[in-house]
Amino acid sequence: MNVLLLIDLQNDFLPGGALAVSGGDQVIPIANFGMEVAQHVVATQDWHPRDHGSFASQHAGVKVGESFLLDGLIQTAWPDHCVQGTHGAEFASNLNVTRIDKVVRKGTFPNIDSYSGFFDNGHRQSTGLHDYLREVGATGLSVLGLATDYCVKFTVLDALSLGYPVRVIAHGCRGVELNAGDTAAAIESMRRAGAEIIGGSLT
Ligand code: VGL
Ligand code: ZN
Repeated sequence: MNVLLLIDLQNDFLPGGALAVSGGDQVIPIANFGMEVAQHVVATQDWHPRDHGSFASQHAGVKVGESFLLDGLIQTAWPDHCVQGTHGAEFASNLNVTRIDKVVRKGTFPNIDSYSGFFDNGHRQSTGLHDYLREVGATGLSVLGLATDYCVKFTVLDALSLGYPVRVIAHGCRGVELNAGDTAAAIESMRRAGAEIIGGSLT
């Protein structure tokens, strides 16, 4: 069975949100169409405690976009975003959530970030996504969402190393683009790792 995997389609990643991804709102209709034709749908949700260690606000002298060490791992500092229970953490209001079969939350431990929907950034703990996909008999994944250069990329790379054939719906993804070219480089690294890339990449 093919599973459609929707990555972090949450208000804070849409224009006007705390960690807005340019054009992020444009992928919602593509997600909704994909869900109409998908056999099974899983959505990830970035779900941080209010004092999450990836937030620049938690570290004196660290600015958004800078790198620092968080519990031994290099971490990019982000604005406060996707705080559990807030509007920013909710799925986009025009996302057809009635078609989502399973939600997997990540980034819930304060001292480690989790870009991938499968594991935290240190591969210390799994989110349960792999177990779930095995239970439902997933044989391949189609992936879209936000952001191409972070959570989509690391989810796809983990999925490939776990052995899933992966198709990336590139026109259903947008990148943060902290540095110019990050999105294109992310698409290229997913392709090199074995993902099939379909559709055009729009930044
Ligand atoms: C994401 C940065 C921080 C993402 C989540 O969903 O790509 N990026 N948290
Ligand atoms: Zn996050």
